[in-house]
Amino acid sequence: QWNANYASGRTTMVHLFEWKWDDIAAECERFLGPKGYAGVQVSPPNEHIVIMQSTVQRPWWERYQPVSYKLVTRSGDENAFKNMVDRCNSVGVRIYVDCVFNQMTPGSGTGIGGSPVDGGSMSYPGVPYGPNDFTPRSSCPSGSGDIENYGNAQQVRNCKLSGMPDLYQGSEYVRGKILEFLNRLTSYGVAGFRWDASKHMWPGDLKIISDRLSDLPTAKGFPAGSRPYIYMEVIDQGGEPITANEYFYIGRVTEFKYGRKLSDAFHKKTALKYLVNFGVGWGLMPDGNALVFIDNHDNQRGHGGGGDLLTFRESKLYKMAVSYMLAWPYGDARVMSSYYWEQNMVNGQDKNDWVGPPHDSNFNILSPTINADDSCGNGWICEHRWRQIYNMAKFRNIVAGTGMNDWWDNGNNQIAFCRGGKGFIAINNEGSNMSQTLQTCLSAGTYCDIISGNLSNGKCTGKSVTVGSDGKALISIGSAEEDGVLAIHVESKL
Ligand code: ARE
Ligand code: CA
Repeated sequence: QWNANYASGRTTMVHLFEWKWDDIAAECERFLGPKGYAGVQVSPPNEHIVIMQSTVQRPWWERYQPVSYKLVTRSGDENAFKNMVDRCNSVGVRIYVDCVFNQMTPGSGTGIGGSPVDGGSMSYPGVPYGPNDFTPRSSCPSGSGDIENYGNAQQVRNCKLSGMPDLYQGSEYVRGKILEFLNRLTSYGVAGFRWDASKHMWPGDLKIISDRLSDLPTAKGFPAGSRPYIYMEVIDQGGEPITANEYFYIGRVTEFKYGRKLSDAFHKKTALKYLVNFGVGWGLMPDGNALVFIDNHDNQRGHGGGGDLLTFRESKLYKMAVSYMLAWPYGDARVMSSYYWEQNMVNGQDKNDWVGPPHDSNFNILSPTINADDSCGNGWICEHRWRQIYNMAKFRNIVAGTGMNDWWDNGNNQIAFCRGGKGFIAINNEGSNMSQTLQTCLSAGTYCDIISGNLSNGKCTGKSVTVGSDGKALISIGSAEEDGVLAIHVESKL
């Protein structure tokens, strides 16, 4: 199902990677709701293995190794989860769950919720799953039983992803257990799902599961007949037999080419002027199928097709790319919200790619602290709280439903365009200043640039733009300015 079930007037979700449920609830109330964000993608909420080795201690990726579908994780327990969903829903912010059901953990011992587990014998009494619930070895055409070759679709779907026992979604029993889990989440008010590792599952099996999902509960405020939103993680950057379009009939699909191509463009590998037809014209999937983002929790640290992508570490270019994404009418947009970790690059690879979220000496996740300027402390980056980003999320709400018009470029890396008569954005990625009189498509008056400042109490704390009766204005973006973007809209009029 392709519609996110957002509250009206909202358009953009944030991935609060590794946040605790209580912190997300508070964030919905104090920030996401008021700023106009539409939803939160949360880290996997079900019981996972606890990884504590000498070199790798409580990595973020332990949560992609399920032990059971009990709602106990590093982020909190079932009550905290339910409470978060209710509190976010009541301020108009929907919750989307990252669901891991291609595989189970290869580890053994006890899960974080106390369930015993023995991955070696494929025994997961907390579900329960046993050896018969996993893809038969004879269906996996690789020597090791692991996925060895992404050029072979049978391997990709029937063999083990990184050595993890591969759940058999062809089984009615397994589908039933997955559905119990998913339907429990929506009964609590969850509005949809990210389906992890969907490339590794057969579209036909996923379709059966999606068809059997319950409607979203009217008791949680959803209109009768609302279907859970589904976006599937399928990394399709070309060159493999499995393609994103095999999944279009089930729901949306993560469009990995989007962040890759925009990162390349802002890194000046292609001039910004070519973004005039960014989307299908660039070989991306149809608009209505795409879930788009600049970076995600994998590729910002070199996992899952990463490398050379823009992230918070190149903050000026990153804000430019995110601003373009939020201004551009294509796909459902997701903003990444990260925590900081110290990289340790050895031969182009980050040896610290496993490092988990900020924590105390007992590995309890720390809550973000909130600074006077809205930014976060305690090791949390909180890109979603950067003024340039939250103001562009609001811009996307305001211009929703309009097309792109009045494109302008300087033949190279300065661009500008309007969204109907509702908003205007300009971007300067040249090494020189930009100063141009451009059509803004807005009515005459003075507007506050929402990138360099805020409009608060009738005063603009950033740059002002004067639009004449012909809709034109002098647009200036110096190359040495903190930001390479200028944006104004109907609600930023002074
Ligand atoms: C960890 C260890 C492994 C170990 C395994 C089992 O790192 O060494 O063998 O545990 O003990 C995440 C981490 C993994 C981690 C895993 C489980 O990234 O490192 O393994 O959790 O803890 C492919 C998949 C894609 C997947 C990416 C990462 O197609 O679905 O790899 N992304 C999702 C999540 C990840 C998560 C998983 C799936 C697993 O977003 O966070 O893994 O649930 C080409 C292909 C891509 C392929 C990519 C691999 O680009 O086109 O399809 O992505 O190569 O780099
Ligand atoms: Ca599989």
